[in-house]
Amino acid sequence: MKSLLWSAILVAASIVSSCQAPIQVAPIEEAGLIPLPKSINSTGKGFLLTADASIQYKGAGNKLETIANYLSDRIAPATGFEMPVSQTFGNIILEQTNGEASEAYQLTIDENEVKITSTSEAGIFYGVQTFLQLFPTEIESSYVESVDWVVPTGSIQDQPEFEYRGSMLDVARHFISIEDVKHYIDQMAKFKFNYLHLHLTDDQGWRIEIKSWPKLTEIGGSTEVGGGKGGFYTQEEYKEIVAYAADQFITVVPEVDMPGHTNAALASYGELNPGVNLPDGDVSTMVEGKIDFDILDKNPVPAELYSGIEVGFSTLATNKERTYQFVEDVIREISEITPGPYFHIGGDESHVTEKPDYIYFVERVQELVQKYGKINVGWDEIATSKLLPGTISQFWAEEENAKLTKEQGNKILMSPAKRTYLDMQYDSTTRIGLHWAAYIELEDSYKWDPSTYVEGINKFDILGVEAPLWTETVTNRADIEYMTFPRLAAIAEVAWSTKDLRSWEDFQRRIAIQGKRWDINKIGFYRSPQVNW
Ligand code: TNX
Repeated sequence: MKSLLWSAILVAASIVSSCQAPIQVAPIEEAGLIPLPKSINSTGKGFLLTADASIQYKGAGNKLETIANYLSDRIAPATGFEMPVSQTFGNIILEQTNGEASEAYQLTIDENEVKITSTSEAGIFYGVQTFLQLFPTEIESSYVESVDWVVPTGSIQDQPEFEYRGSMLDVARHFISIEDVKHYIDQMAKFKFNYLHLHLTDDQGWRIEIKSWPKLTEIGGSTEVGGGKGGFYTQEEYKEIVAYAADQFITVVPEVDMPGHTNAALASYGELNPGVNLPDGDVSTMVEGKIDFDILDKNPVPAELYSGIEVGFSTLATNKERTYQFVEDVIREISEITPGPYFHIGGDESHVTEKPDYIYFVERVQELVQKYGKINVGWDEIATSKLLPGTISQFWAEEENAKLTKEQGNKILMSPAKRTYLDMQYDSTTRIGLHWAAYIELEDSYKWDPSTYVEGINKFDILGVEAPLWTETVTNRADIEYMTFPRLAAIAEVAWSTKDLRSWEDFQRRIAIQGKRWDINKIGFYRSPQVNW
């Protein structure tokens, strides 16, 4: 009798609890995911994250704990929940499964449990980013918000369209501090970018310590566009950036731009300059009243430091062995502290290098990069040389060069200036930026397809997509954010999501939700009039 009574009470209690209003949440499709996943199956309910939530990670990878902690850290400030991370229990499960490593991931959410699986740690990290975007936007807050932390239930299968999804920071025209680079990495990771290209050297500055050529940074790092004090990364600092990026599954691609765009190096070491370079009235190389060209050729006068924004006036001496010693030392030292596969040799706009000299230089330097175990990347002009198998050419301007790349059997990284250049102004009123390639509104950066952009170049020829931020007019974090966002999010979707699924109208809606997140993060993005923010 007693037990009967008890069961009657229990039944009554469960009716009460199941009568509670179901958790209200909009379906996954309305959450504002960027980049758009490959497939979504909504099941119309909600998973409520509560203070007793915890994260379990399973699998072989040694970065799984880092990912679990990343998720916990991203959720803690706004919710106030300190989610424990362990290998033994949790209702949020990150599981690396066996099989050939792929960036694909699955995210499954029911009312009780969240599960992210992938054969790679990177895939799990991408699943975590998707999961975070399903929360109410207040999840970005740095203080506790009183919000029901509900995410919509369902499942997502996702996989990127292109294996290389990058952005470039030009730290040469204006030096960018380590803190600002890290902040940029944090933002890139949220959109599943996986390569950060650092343009480390240019006419206006040399930004990476080279121990065997110390004057590169002492002299070459001492200024920037506009004549500011410039700066550089020590090798230790560079390693710190590389490691910070790696924790968010972003690989650093270092660039040393050569043989043009080298004035900072030429100002540091006279011997790298071609031929005679004699300032007015200099008599140091006069022998019996005549200029001694032998002395000059061996040791010409260094160039002056440069802080303007013209391009194409400088060149390394391509005919001197000393130049190749220099280049080899630089490639060796940087390769030793770069775990990623790529080394970018620049090669753009070498307008004062004779064409045969340019070709000779690029072909020799490619071999040096390969000698130190790296894959060459260069701006599209390098395709006028004989490329080594595997060398990547980065298309920015000349379609002809993209075709030459393909003809040689090499792959292309797509950075069309008219679509991906983050330093281009949005319109004629944009307070900073250039417009030599185009004005690029948000719609322009979204509505294009890498696989059909250049006639004859298709998906199979393309390694991926990269959006470069050149910094002639960009001087601080606010400038970086203003030129980068929202366009970088558009490029993320171009690089990640299948063309057939993408829609500008749907992106306009989703980017407005992203805008709320940027507002909470105090990211000063450009409020494009094309979006109802
Ligand atoms: C062209 S793109 C350059 C850069 C400039 C940029 C400015 C490329 C390979 N070279 O040196 O910074 O335009 O938009």
